[in-house]
Amino acid sequence: MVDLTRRGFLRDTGLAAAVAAGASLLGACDSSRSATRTPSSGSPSASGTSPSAPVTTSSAASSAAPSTPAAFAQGFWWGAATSAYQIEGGWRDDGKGPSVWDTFAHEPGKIVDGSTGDVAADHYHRYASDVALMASLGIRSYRFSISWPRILPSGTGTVNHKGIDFYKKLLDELHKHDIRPVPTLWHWDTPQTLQDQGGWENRDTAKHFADYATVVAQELGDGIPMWLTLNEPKTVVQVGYLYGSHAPGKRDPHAAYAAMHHLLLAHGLATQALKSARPSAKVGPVFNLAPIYPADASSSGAVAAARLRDGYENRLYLDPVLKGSYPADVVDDLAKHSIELPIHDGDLKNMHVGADVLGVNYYSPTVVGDGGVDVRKYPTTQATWEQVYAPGIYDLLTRLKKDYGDVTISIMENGAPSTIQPDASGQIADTDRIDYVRDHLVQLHRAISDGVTIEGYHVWSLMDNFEWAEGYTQRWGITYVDFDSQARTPKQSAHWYSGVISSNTVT
Ligand code: GCO
Repeated sequence: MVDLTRRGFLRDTGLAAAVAAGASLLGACDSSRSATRTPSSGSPSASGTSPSAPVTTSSAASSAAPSTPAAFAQGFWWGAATSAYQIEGGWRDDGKGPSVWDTFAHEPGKIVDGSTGDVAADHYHRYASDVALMASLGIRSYRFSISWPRILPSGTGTVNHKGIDFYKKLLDELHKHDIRPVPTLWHWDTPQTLQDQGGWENRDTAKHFADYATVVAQELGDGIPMWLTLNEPKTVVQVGYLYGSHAPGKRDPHAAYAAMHHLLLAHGLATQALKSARPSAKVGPVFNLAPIYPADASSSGAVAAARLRDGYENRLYLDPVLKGSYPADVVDDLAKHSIELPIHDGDLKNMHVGADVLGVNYYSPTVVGDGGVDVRKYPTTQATWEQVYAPGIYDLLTRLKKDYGDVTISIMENGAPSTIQPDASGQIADTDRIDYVRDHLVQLHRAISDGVTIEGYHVWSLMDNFEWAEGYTQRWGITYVDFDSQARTPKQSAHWYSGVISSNTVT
């Protein structure tokens, strides 16, 4: 069984070039739509032998035994992450406009359990107690997202002050508890009105995004030390525009790469807008990145396929922002499929804004065989796209330093779903998640020891939430949410994480 409904779909199609090749990609899509309902086949703990060396890292000894206990520097930002559509609910409250996810989730057949984010974890009404919960766990940094259509119901134009007020109140609570707010401006919930005008295929959306950035920076900016622009543009390009199982539900490679270019342009323009409104704030993007390993290092076909896949998965997003250019091998490969990026004069300069902080989401490595065939080498979690290989985060982080220089990195997401349910006493013993997070933190510490600058770690997620096309069937939170009563119960992983934070050490 393969999982084509999430970010791993390209791996599973086994078609490296399928990123661009609409026909083959679309042909491969229908085969396994139901795969997300397949339960986990393995426990989410790191195991297995070290794979072949990842592309572009020369000598990362990914299997080296990490030294424990791992003590982190004082001031390390221990955090947790969420996003607006996944937790807020209140989908039409107080003047909020519709987003593409409101539209998509309401279409029959799009979400595996038929659910929506209309109510989600009802955070819109429970933000104060949610912040208090975070404080009780000792969390120091909270990454959340701002809903663009809550601030600008039509995406542009009139500001909805009730939407602004919600985030002001949230920020007040965070400040009261001395938790650092780290807002993301776009976690996929593009205003539907802008989608109706072409969404990210339309260049104007990048400009509207920068205007939205200015509004929130002016209205909310006091006391926000760090801003994140886009979350995982790659997932939207791939899953939203190529495969179509996320909003906006397109299956069109030409649209996908136009959207990609405009997303990166939006990042550049919004960064400039934020910096002009709030010169001392740190600004960066959030990219989901992965080390790409050839399944067999002695196979030249596998090595070449892994290199190209690395272009599509990593360099396509990193290079414009950090180097001011698109990777030539990917541009050439796209051209083979008659896809040309809609680059205008000055675009690459506008995208080349660097990153005060590079937000990295890491969940899983990618292992590629000859001809681009994806190889599942490690156990997966309930999310069958997620192969568990903790040294992958070490390989990724050391590679970033090697290829992109000494950028300050913050891990903005890392985690795993767990199917462990409350026991008779109501406790949730999600030891599988503890194993996952611990093993990744040990490898993170190893990367820091080897000279990578990493300022913080945000576990995904603070609480169970609406997991996109998987609805409420996957629980990624360190806090259990009873979606009937909306009661919150910290899981064993939350208590464990709280201990990590208070001791600043992973044992
Ligand atoms: C993403 C997001 C999160 C997910 C998480 C688990 O990458 O999809 O940033 O919203 O919920 O990654 O899949």
